[in-house]
Amino acid sequence: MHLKEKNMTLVKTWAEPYKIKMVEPVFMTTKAQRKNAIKEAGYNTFLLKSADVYIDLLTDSGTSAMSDRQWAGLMMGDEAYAGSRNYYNLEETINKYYSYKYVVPTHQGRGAEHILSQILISEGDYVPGNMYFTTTKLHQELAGGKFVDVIVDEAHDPENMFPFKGNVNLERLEVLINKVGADKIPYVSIATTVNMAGGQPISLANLKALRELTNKYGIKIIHDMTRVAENAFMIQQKEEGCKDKTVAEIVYEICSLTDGATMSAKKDAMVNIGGFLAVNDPDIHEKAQNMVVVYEGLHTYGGMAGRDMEALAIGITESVQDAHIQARVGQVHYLGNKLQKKGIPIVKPIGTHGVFLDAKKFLPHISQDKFPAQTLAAELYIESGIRAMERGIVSAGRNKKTGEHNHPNLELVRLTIPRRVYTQAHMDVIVESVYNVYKRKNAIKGMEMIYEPKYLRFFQARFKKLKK
Ligand code: P70
Repeated sequence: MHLKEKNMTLVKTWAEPYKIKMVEPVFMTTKAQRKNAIKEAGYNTFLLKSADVYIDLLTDSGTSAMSDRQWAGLMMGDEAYAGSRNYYNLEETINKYYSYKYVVPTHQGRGAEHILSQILISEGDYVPGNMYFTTTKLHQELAGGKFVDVIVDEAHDPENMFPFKGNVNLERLEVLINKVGADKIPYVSIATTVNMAGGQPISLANLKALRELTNKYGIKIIHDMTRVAENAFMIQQKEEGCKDKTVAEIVYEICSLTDGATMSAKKDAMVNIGGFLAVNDPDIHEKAQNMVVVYEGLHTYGGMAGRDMEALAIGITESVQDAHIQARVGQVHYLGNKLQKKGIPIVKPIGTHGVFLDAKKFLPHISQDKFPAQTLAAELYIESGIRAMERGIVSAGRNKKTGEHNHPNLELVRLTIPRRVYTQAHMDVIVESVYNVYKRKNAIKGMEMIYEPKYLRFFQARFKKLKK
């Protein structure tokens, strides 16, 4: 694809399109306290207490700062059990910005994934997608499906500068369709952006070509739209012919190319809890309405309070504003560029919701079976109280048949940036802290897993430091 070097918002000076009205203090701990805290947590950053964390980069999920409008929205909550006005406002907002016709609210993204997977997937089906996501894949499997990765090869290489590493390899998808038959593929699962690849976008051109291909075989596209505005921004910045479109226009276009979506509203839409599934097909909608009352709540609130639906509707409108998304991604790129200047190995190109450290290159002396990314996340916490997240062999789980660890190519530590929460000075502290760990990397040893839960093991697994 031809790339234009133009209007490079990503490298220009940017400023936040807001000012700060309320602050929450953060506290620094001593190194001795942190060593103790991470040991108690089994060297798993998910098991740390937030009070022991200085800068929290575990996730961008549910951790964003709401705007004054969103907080005002909370006061407009209509907590009626049935038919809350906030539900209708949310539905209208989703129609307007995301194009989807029918909406079923859920408590968060995985609630929507559960319902949609159960409705659409039958035992023995295949679900191709642009790289796995942990919860999405698990729900596909629990419904009887098998996830098949059809992302482009570039996505598995942290050094490859291809700007749209979220793209689908259409030839590989067509081979799969011809091999198993279109009737065994209920839908193609497309994430905007691709979290596990480092927050990498899919291009509009690839999505359009995918739509043509799936139309040919009568296969649906289900959209994991968790970070769709961030994906749209990257399209605006990097894709030929898109620079004059607004982020809102691109978001609408992306959604229009798909048949339905699951959303974790805790990311792009900047609420602390919430999600939904949205579809255009009235039959799927009816089935989802039947299921949501079993697993979440009545179809007009699903898993959410009225006030939360109101804050979400407002968050959606804010999330597609160009000034917002430019500052949001600009901050991530500010951090990534500074780390790169220090020679720290990161996933390139820099994604949208965080900077991903390449643990294989950072700690080349630690083999993947000794959990280099898990180790690096623990060391970064000990260094400075910064909490990051492992995205490597622990996250990838085990092969269902052989019981062996899956060995993903990408062994990463994610420095995830919450929206509108931290300042540029925080970013500078992060760079300094990562660099301090980098300087002493040769003395760092790997780890051993001493407790492994059955599902989504990365959340609760425990580790022990190896002596050598
Ligand atoms: C994260 C969070 C959630 C998520 C996502 C995409 C692309 C669906 C979901 C599920 C939280 C998380 C979840 C599993 C492992 C680690 C962290 N991602 N699709 O931090 O949404 O959490 O609302 O159920 O990124 O990346 P939800």
